[in-house]
Amino acid sequence: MADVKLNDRLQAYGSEVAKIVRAVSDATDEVFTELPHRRWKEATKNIYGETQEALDVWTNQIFLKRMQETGCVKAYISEELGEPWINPDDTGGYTVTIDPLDGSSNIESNNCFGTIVGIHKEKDLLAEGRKQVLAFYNLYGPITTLVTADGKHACEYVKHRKGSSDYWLWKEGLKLSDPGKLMGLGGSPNKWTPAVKDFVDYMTTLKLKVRYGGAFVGDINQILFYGGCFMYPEMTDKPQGKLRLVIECNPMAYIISTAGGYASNGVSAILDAKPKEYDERTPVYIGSTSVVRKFEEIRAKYK
Ligand code: AFP
Repeated sequence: MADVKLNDRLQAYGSEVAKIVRAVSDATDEVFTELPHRRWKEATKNIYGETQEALDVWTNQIFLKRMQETGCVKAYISEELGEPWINPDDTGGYTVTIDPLDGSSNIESNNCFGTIVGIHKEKDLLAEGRKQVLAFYNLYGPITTLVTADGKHACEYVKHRKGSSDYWLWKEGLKLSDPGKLMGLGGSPNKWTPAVKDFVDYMTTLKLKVRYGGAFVGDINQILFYGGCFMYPEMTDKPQGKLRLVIECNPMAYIISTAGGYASNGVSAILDAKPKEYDERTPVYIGSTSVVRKFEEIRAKYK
């Protein structure tokens, strides 16, 4: 792979989008250095009523400040804020959606987690996911990586190669294999609907292996590299599932779709769903197109 740095590639998206990505990527070392220390739970809860990890709150403050400093952000929609931050100067051409620390329940168990970001420039802050201009995620695993997608190319960058603190391009033109090798099965099996149970039986006939890591960012990364399907499905007690449409599913659907895969809410493409609320949830089935489409077919028989 040629020696290409993330910052070299970002220039293609214009200086404003480049600054927005760097507001996260340049903070990676600061976040990574904090990980061993900030491992307690706060007394506060997020908009979903979930107890906030100290790292959730801290990373959100870091990223919000850096996004404000770019001067390019008109709105910042975060899992950790009740309402979006709206730029009082009414400047900045872009809306940023962000899960500052996705997988915070993995902090205690020292499993992977990361940051998920979507960028769009629509007037409507609740624009459909297909209207994003760029989506990316940071993954804190054994190594630190960053995956970007612009609708045409999905690329992976690795930090700290060659002894430098830069992100270096490692893979470009990422494409999902189909049907792939893995199935990531979210939620409690005793709460899966009959359609979901039939879908798992179907994926079993494809000889897909179960892999589930408890952080969307890590589970998507596995599907990106090995193919298959991740789901956090509709459940008998939670027909909308658990994951958030705007800040988790839209960026990941954009990335997986750029890599030739597909993301569905069980009926149609997640990227075409019109968000009504910042905090709305959606069932998500995401990965190799033929596998995800099969769930839509199975589910249609139950309706
Ligand atoms: P946390 O950030 O609260 O750990 O939630 C992570 C997440 O939103 C998503 O990243 C995972 O896929 C999913 O929830 C894990 O949910 P379970 O803990 O129910 O498996």
